[in-house]
Amino acid sequence: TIPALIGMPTDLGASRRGCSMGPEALRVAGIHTVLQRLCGRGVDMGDIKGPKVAGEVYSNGYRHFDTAVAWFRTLSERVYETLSAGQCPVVLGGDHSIAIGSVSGVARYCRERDIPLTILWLDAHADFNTPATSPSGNLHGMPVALLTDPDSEMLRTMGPGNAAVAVDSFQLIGVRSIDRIEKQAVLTAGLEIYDMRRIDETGMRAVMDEVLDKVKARGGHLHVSFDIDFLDPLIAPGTGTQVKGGPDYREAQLCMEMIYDTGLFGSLDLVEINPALDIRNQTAEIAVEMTASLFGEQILARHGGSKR
Ligand code: DIR
Ligand code: MN
Ligand code: MN
Ligand code: MN
Repeated sequence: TIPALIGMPTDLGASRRGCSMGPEALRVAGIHTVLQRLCGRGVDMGDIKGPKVAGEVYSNGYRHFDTAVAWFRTLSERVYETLSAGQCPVVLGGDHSIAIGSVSGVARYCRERDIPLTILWLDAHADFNTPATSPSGNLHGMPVALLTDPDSEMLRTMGPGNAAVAVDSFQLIGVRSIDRIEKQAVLTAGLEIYDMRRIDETGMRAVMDEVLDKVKARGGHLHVSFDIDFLDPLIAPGTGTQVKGGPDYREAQLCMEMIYDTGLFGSLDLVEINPALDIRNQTAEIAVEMTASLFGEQILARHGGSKR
């Protein structure tokens, strides 16, 4: 597959500004060169353009609703076109709300071709708030809820082709912070969450075996939505909502390598990297190292049965 970089320089959904600089930080950290080396080729489609965040604009109960719709509609279309051209979209965020656009585009591609879809959501948070439950009002805490809501006003306003995704398409990994009302909603919806306790008790290897066995049984397309706050803040400090006690470097690398081994990985979001909060770009650099493993970099020989 040919990876195609798509920049989404916006922080419209975050509480702290700055992850709009994420795409450039990832380019400076060498994402393009690394992917070209691993895949033989690679294209940088540049940055998507959208409205700047202007003050506190509420509509339909969301902050920056109209701004969000404009950005996400364009991204959904771009991701859909990229997959249709046989390329692997690598979306450079931006805050995590942009996954509403990317996952929506991936889902449309899969729906039209009857391809089963799984979304691995790597995150310290469950991202299952709604405007009614969110303590912050920030869209980056809502993408899983908005993407799975059959009456989602956001998806409807983004236009035709953007439809809800089944809750059981999502597998959340690394979660260690859920808001009180959000927790109720997660349990009611039956969202599948492999929280940090689960990883502590059985280890990353067993958790990923279990998740990926389900993915392989279903087959089809695997989208990875990688919120950099999944990683322990000791190794990835450049992000706006750090939560202690995340996977360490080795655990995270194993997670990435096992995903690659399925041979089903086909699209990626890299989100919540905030250079304004970082130390000498180390968070973008670690994101590039993780991405390398997702695209097949191994220490020695390949273990898996990947077709790539
Ligand atoms: C919190 C933080 N649950 C919220 N969410 C974050 O604002 O809804 N998600 N940071 O990545
Ligand atoms: Mn997130
Ligand atoms: Mn998060
Ligand atoms: Mn590596």
